[in-house]
Amino acid sequence: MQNLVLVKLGGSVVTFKDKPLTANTEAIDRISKSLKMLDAPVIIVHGGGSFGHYWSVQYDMHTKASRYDAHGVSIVHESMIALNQVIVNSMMRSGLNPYGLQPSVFTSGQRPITAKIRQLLSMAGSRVTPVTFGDVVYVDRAKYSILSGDSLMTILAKVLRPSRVIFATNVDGIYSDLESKSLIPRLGVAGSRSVKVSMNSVADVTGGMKRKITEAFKIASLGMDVMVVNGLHPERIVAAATGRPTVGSMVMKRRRP
Ligand code: IP8
Repeated sequence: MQNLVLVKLGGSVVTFKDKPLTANTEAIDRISKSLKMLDAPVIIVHGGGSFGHYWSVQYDMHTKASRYDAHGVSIVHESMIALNQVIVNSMMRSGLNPYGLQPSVFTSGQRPITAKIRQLLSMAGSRVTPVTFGDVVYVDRAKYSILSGDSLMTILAKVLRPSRVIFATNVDGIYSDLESKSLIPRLGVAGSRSVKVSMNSVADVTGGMKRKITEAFKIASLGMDVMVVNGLHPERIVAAATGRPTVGSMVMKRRRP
């Protein structure tokens, strides 16, 4: 299928990261309205922000598989379903047909279930929008791990090879210099070492912007351009999804020699 758009809505966009369990409903509603303008199959992934990350920190849960506190597993997962509901309901109000689904539907631990991932593409092609999210997932032998929405982007991109891959964050893109906030409009896969990343001030168990950039470079290495834009300006998501120039950073795909 042509023109698949894969969008990650960062936790810093869909929640207030410094206010526990608080969704940024205004930002979500504006994004939903903007997504309604797209005439292409779309798959959405969203992050945990002040929902999943808040509880993951309380229960000391990380991306490393371990026997975490059982109540922690339950409450992190529930909080992500609650945030997913907020986003799905907003999208429905905008006239979209979202279909919320936890990542364990199409992954086993951190590994993809290819046939199930292909089904997401068929759904997107029938005007239903799959909306999945970073989550706590069962690995094996009573071990669980936090699976980041950014990692899900790579898992999905590898199988579905979308035409557009977009990471929406709360900053304008990738900065070369954190003081002057000088934006890098385009960078190649080889440029990853020149990027300086700030540590998030609020605890982020999956690595915040650093993880995002790592996954963006992985996807570009697989041969897909990746745009990093500011999701608080949702018109930039629409522009990136339709291939129009906009404020943001493009990690350019690695071209085969
Ligand atoms: O915010 C992590 O997803 P991310 C979700 O995309 C949880 O890294 C449960 C913390």
